[in-house]
Amino acid sequence: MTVLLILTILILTGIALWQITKIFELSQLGQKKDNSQIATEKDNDLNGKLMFAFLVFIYAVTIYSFWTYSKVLLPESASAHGPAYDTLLWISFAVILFAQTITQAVLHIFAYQYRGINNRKAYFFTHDNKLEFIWTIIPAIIFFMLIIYGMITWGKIMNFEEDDDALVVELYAQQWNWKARYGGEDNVLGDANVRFLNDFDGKNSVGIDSSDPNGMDDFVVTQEFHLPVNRKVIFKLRSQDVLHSAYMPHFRAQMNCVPGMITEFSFTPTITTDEMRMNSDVVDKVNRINKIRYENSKILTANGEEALEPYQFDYLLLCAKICGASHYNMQMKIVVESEKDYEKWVAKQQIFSEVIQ
Ligand SMILES: [Cu+2]
Repeated sequence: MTVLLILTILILTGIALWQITKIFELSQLGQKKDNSQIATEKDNDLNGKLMFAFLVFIYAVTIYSFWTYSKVLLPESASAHGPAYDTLLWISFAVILFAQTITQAVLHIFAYQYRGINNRKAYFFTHDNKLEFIWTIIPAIIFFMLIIYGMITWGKIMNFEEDDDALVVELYAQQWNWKARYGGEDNVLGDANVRFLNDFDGKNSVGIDSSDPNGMDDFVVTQEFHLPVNRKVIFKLRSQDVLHSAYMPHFRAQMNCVPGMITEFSFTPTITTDEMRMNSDVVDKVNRINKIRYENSKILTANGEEALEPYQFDYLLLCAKICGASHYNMQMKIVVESEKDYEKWVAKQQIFSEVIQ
């Protein structure tokens, strides 16, 4: 309803503006006016200056955006491969920023410098092979280097080996929540398939195959999942219904979850949740959020409603594929902790053979 109202207002405003222009044109009828379609000296001068002003405008917006929004970027990466990924990102940013600064400056300064002036004649210049060669080969070499660098980084991140020490965790996506399954004592996930979802009166929430003995000690968690710090984790990703994407931004990790197949990603968490909460960028961000929450709570309590709880930083698993109505809220908390705390948490979980009894 609100959208319809806004649209109506916009359309009506448009019509009103159009009518006002027509009235203005009519009121000018009696006066002497240059109706020629050929640009005058004044037009050329104005357009040249506007081109230059636009250059100043885009640089001002760029600097303002860096200044204002760099604080909402992610904090330092919490995984072993993260720094390599971040370096790749920043180098790409730097190359793009450098190229865009030069090309935009040249484009707009030339438009201003060589704006139309009466009696000035344009220099007739068809082409120059040397120039063409230079501005083709330089971007080609830079792109080639960026792509090779990106592929090497990607290869290093993705070519993980299945070693025995790595913890295996399955992330199970469905509209619209996440579940995580652990292999239990043997660290081996039992076979699973959506066909088994209805077994055991719906208690088999990720479809574990009860005929596979490996699955009996598996356990499934729904609210949050825990990872021991400095131990490699291999994620096996599954989806029950549509395409989802497991996105763990603080660990610089993202991989699609595709129905009917198992995709994989691996990383080693290097910073515990408690340590990350002490990170100065995170502390600043939490303070900023809580200031907003505090102001909003004042309004809420004035209206007799409950105040908002203060925000506390947590690692998150999010969905990065638009997968339906509640996609925006498809998330799960991740806790990174010491091996000892992790073992304590594992001991509290109920394994599959207990669940189905
Ligand atoms: Cu999703």
